[in-house]
Amino acid sequence: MKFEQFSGVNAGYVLELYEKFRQNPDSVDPATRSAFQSWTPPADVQAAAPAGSAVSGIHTIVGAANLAESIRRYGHLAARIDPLGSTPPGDPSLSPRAHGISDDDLRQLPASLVGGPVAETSTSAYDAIEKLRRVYCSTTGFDYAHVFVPEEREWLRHAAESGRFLPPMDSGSAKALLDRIAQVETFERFLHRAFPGKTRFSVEGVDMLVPILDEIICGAADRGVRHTIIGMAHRGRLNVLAHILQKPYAQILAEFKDPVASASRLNLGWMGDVKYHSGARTSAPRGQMHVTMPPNPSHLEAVDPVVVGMARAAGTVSDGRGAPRFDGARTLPVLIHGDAAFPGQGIVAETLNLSRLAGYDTDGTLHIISNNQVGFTATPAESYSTSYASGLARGFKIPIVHVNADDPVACIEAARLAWEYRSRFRRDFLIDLIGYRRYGHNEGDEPSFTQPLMYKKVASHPTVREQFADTLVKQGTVTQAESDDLVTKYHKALEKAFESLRPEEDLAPPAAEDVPAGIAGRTATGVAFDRLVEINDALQRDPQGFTFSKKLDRGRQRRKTALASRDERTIDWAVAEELALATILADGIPIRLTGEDVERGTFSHRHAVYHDAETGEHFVPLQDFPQARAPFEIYNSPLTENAAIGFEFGYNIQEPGRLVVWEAQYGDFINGAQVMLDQFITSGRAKWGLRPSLVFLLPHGHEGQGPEHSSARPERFLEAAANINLRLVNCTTAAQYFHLLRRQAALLHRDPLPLFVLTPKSLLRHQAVASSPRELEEGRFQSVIDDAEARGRARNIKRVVLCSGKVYVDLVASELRPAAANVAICRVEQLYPFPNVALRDVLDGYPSIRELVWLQEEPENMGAWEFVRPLLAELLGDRLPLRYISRPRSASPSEGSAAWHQLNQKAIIERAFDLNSHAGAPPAVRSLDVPSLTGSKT
Ligand SMILES: Cc1ncc(C[n+]2csc(CCOP(=O)(O)OP(=O)(O)O)c2C)c(N)n1
Repeated sequence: MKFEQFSGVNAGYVLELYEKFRQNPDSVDPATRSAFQSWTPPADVQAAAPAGSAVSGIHTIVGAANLAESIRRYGHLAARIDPLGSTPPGDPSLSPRAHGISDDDLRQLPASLVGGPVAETSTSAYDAIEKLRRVYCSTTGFDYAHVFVPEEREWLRHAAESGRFLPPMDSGSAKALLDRIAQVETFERFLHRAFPGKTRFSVEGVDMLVPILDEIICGAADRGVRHTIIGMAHRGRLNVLAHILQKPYAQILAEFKDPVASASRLNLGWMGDVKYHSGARTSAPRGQMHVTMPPNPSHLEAVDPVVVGMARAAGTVSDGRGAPRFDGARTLPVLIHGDAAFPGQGIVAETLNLSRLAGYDTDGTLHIISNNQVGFTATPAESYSTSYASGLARGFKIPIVHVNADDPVACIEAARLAWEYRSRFRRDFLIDLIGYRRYGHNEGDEPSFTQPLMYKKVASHPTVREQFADTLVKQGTVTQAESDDLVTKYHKALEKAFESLRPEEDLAPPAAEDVPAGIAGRTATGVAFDRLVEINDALQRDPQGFTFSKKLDRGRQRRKTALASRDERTIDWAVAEELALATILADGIPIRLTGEDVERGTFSHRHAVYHDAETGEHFVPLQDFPQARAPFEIYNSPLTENAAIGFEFGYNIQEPGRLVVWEAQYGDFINGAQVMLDQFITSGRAKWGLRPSLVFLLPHGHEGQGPEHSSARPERFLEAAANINLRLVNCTTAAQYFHLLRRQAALLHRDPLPLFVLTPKSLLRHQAVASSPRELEEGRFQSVIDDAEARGRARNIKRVVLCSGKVYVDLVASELRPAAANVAICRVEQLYPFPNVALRDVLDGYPSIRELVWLQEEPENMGAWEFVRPLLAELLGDRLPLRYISRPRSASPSEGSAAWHQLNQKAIIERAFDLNSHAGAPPAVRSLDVPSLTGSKT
């Protein structure tokens, strides 16, 4: 046993135990006894314990060791991390008295009791403790005691105490740092004067953010990282864009001038966004390194999972078949948080929770809290229940360094430590950069209304540049004139850009690409029958030595024989999906499929991952068939919608050539990600020129399961639909689903759009939605499906009922249908883009039609009705009345009881076939309300 192995509390504990053993060997357990029988404490420790008074000697030794440990654990509480000079809270355990010892006792004790690098250069425990205080209670607060992995904790301790990440402050490095700080500050001051009162969310007060990013990016570039992806909100964004992303000053200044966008930029629904939300990518690499910052909505922290997803995609090597490899050494995600937003926004916790999960981890994300000690007007006491803004990170065992933003050297040390830790342990790290906010929340805001005392201090507080320049001048590293010249240099550069500004030309919105019309409709998606058979055989083979669950026998047998005949309707939803995915992989397009429980499928229909009944081992047929030319990844996601969808969105925009599919457990749960939908997915193209193509599978349909499992709320997607920004489909056959997925994959490069699919639940195995192999071979996706049965008697048809999705099956399965010879039932399979041409063609085929009815099972104020109503009215003109059938208006999507559901569903179906129910109705939109049990019609 080596005493040197122990430090702090551990050392104290060993000595205490040893003393116990010395007094009575039987008082310790046998293993300890035998260890102590062949051990004597080190000579310096023995010497420290006064002879004959072992108990009090040990007491002093234990006290010293415990004091050292307390400083390591709680020293950050006494650190001077606030540039505005507030008194740190401190902790009683940081004083020798709390451990029953005095400074004099410490002077008598050897430095080895304190342990670590400080002991090596100290003459006594007192000396070592003082050094320890300088490490832990200075302008940096090392906060890592919550890290559970001993090796990591030990590394962090050594890193902090050895000071090996302190930057060399030779004259060259010090001048370079001052130069950079001058550049950061001058940029803000210039904007302040050139555009007084204009919002820019100045970085001033946490200026060191930029040199910290420099240090991290350089460290990463040296270690071969190829891509840094930065996510951040408004504060300091312009500065980071200018100095880290190298966005030209001219472009930034042009945005301040805000010229009206020219007509050429207005296609594709281009609307643009405010300057402090836009993103950028370095046009040329810094060395081998590219830096990207995705655009960001105002919604704080919403970009976090997006950045992490982008990094995951960038690091995922997608060649060959099987499962793709992830190589985190290529990419580095950096998230810059606000001190109010980090603890307040739940998406942060959701994102941190992804950090160690298979399929989601990035080999470490670096976090920086840009902590200006105020959130708009809110104080820390109003913003978080934790001791620090960073408290949440502790639960995820993320090491934290709180650092005073007025100490450039400490800030650079924190950055170097963060990068090294991430690189070595491939885990997240957090820098809590504590500064202040020079102005109000924005530059037109008056901060002293709410923070009068703080802003009195800020008004007379010298900037970090002024302080650092002062230090260097005093040291003789630079002269005052040299320091002033730096400011002049950068001011001139900005002035030059400003004077030669041509705002119209300098503004650079993303180039809008025109998509030739009709590409989607022309995309061929059929697959030859023989090819399907060959692929299905490969997928359904029984791998050697793998034991399938007996309960899967029937289902697997069905899949094996699904292509036995070309014309039998043997393809159910799951088979159609598997064949679609397999043929997409065979076409060389990688696929990522995630969502809660997707591997098996919520409704136990997918079984994309089999578990060996004997060994629990996994078998993924889509990763293991010879025709595949691209990898397939599938992960059960953690129980989140918001971060999960943000992540997939990021993955998708980073690697647009891969098919990314996310499935909701039930469609309605997607509303937990409303911010992602509204802020990124449906508006991302209009605001930022992004082209997402993510697929959402949303189980939808009224089946009597209650209000929460019935509706994916299609009305919300339709409300957001404009300028061809998405596709919304509610298809009714397995073949349609097959073609839809294949079409989406084929359009990834040519016409990418997010695709929302309302998918079935009980119908997954229903014969009514099954298709024949011939339909996979010969068909293609149809946005409208005519009533094949009614076609033969088209002249008799008086009413055409239009519907979408599962209610179609209820209609055609109704016993009333055979008698209703003058009713045709047509399906609108794609709700957006609205297929008005296809629909007109269908309606033209019914020459005797008297009325068009839109039928939906959703309440009148939900579903597609409000969206299709003007479109159908326009289609019909004055020719025909337009009517609708639905559940009555309701605040809740559906009934809470299965019996009640059936009653209402039945009434809807009856109305569809009852031509007399509204005889004499005026030729206008008219409500055909289904009677409700509440009796209310409004
Ligand atoms: C989700 C969300 N809620 C509210 C706001 C409005 N808002 C904008 S900035 C801000 C304060 C943010 O404080 P902090 O996170 O400390 O960042 P700082 O602005 O101080 O850098 C608030 C509440 C927002 N942008 N996003």
